[in-house]
Amino acid sequence: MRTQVAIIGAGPAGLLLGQLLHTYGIDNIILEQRSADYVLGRIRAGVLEQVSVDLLRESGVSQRLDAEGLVHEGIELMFSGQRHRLNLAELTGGRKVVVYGQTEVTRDLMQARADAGLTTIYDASNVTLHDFDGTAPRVRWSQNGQQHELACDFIAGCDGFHGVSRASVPASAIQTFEKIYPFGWLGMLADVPPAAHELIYANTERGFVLCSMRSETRSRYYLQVPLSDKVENWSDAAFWDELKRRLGEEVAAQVVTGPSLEKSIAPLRSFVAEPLRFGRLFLAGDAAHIVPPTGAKGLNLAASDVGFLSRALREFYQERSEAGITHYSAQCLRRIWKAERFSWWMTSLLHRFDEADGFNARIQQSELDYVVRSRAGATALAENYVGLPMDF
Ligand code: RFL
Ligand code: PHB
Repeated sequence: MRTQVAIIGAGPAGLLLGQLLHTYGIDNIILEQRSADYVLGRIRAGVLEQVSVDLLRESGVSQRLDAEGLVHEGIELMFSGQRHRLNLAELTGGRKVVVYGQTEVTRDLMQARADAGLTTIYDASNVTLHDFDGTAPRVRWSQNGQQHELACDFIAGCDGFHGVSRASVPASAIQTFEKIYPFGWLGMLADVPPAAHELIYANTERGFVLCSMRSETRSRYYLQVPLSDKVENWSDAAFWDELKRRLGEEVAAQVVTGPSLEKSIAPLRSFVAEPLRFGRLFLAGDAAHIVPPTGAKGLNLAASDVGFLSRALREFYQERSEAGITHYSAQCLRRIWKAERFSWWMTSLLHRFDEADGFNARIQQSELDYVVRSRAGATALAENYVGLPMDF
């Protein structure tokens, strides 16, 4: 078997890359270790920046997003029991975000890929990467007890944090940076109308809360929980009780409860691998970096990485230029570290940390107060939240 670009992983990074390459006339095959249903069953991100929406439009996969996505012009910050609205659009010269779930983005990309007749090999086990330091890389895998091999010009490692691509790079060629936070997010999805029209990020005495949504009838809530906590400890009733307690009377009165469709705990982590290119292997998305979800940047960074990569590969095939490929890593890292900084900052601003003397808690309250009282403070948050331009 032969293709121009072998893509490892059918998450949003791999699927969007495949679609963008297809629109440029570049052949690609995706290898995914799980089934399509498993990939679609994962409940993850919910907020798309304009840059991600534009890339989905460019790849011809925005019909449902344009029809059903909820355009949000603001968010609320809540602390010391008070709500404060940040008018993102007004602070950023009209930029907005779109609330549309990662599950739906994935579903739309899978459908477009099937409609275009492009090959995705699901349930591919023991994927291994070979010879990416030369000009003729290969990928091998097994399926139903049979060995397979794919020859290609390039390999795109879009296989997430635990994937095989980053692990295939010699340790001496890669540097990693990591920060682990002392808490996780317990997420719950339910078919109930959201508590408010916009997302509420709340710093409360009992820990962080995020009130988010997938549609006018589907809500997504998150609670800060200790890392040692287990999802089995949380009945639906316990979740709703704790959520209302943290949010206080006014918002709690707007919370509509109902049975959960999904509950899970995700640890919070910041991680970056450098560089993102090793000969003819490129890393993109969670394979290269992780952000804590507080800034809503994980999925958006995955999209901008593959935006850069698809352009670099188009330059290679259409213009015979290696400039894009050469600059891919540095171009992505400039954006990645901005998003890492913002996500770390939002996490530090909004969560409760155990500490003895309360100094950091006072600094945190003071910073929150600055953000909502100073236009400069609010603008710094807003321009990062809606997403910096690709060429920033
Ligand atoms: P993904 O989505 O992890 O997809 C990688 C794909 O690669 C496959 N794979 C392999 N395939 C072949 N061979 C192997 N050896 C393979 N190893 C893995 C996997 O099965 C999978 O299908 O990475 P991608 O495409 O880079 O997309 C990144 C986003 O998914 C991610 O950044 C966000 O979802 C992060 N994230 C969140 N981001 C937000 O902005 N807001 C959120 O609320 C939010 N919640 C989350 C999240 C990530 C989570 N993880 C990773 C556990 C909640 C969770 C639980
Ligand atoms: C979500 O809806 O899942 C979501 C929204 C905003 C975030 C994180 C998660 O910052």
